[in-house]
Amino acid sequence: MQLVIGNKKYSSWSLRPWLGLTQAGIAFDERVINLYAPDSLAQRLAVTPTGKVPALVDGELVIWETLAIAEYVAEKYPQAGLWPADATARAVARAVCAEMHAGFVPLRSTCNMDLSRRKTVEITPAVQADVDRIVALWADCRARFGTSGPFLFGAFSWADAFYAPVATRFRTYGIALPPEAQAYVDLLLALPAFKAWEAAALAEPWSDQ
Ligand SMILES: N[C@@H](CCC(=O)N[C@@H](CS)C(=O)NCC(=O)O)C(=O)O
Repeated sequence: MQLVIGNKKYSSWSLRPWLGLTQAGIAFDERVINLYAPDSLAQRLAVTPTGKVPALVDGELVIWETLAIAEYVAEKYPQAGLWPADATARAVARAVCAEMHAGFVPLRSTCNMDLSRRKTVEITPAVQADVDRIVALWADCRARFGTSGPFLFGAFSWADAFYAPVATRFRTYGIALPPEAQAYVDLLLALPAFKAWEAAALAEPWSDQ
């Protein structure tokens, strides 16, 4: 399998499947397309119909859209346990991933992922509402499903991969969090797989400036 991704500094959608695959120990090749290259869109359109990354290429099959990549990987590698085994937990894990996929527009548009800088922005009521919802969501998953381990559903799952870019945004923009949420951010940002992504991000020659 080849995962086609964007700049590791900036591409939050690319981080999600990369982290899930890497954390699960699933072998894959990666191809990075610089989102700021003059021919970037053409390069991406040569891979996916939307021209967006990530895309997972498995032989003749090209899967775009991160949720679909997550489902494909979970079906192909069930032993990786990327969805919780319990049906109730699995349904909630899918719901929080879908909520991430579809929502949090104020947070995502105000606080873009940037692993190379620390920034300050105005935390508008809409951004704060997103932060509050994420903190509540994490606390609910941890309380209901996370007793067997440190992640949202105990063991690492797609839900953690989907919220990892949010953890970087909270760090980049110095967003104040309750201790439990801060501990979860620290856990995600200390994962060896995330550290490897971050080191590669900081070594990238490209900048959006
Ligand atoms: N809904 C898509 C979103 C993908 C997406 O927006 N990717 C960004 C990079 S993080 C992208 O390709 N941006 C380039 C562009 O929009 O031209 C998914 O879940 O994979």
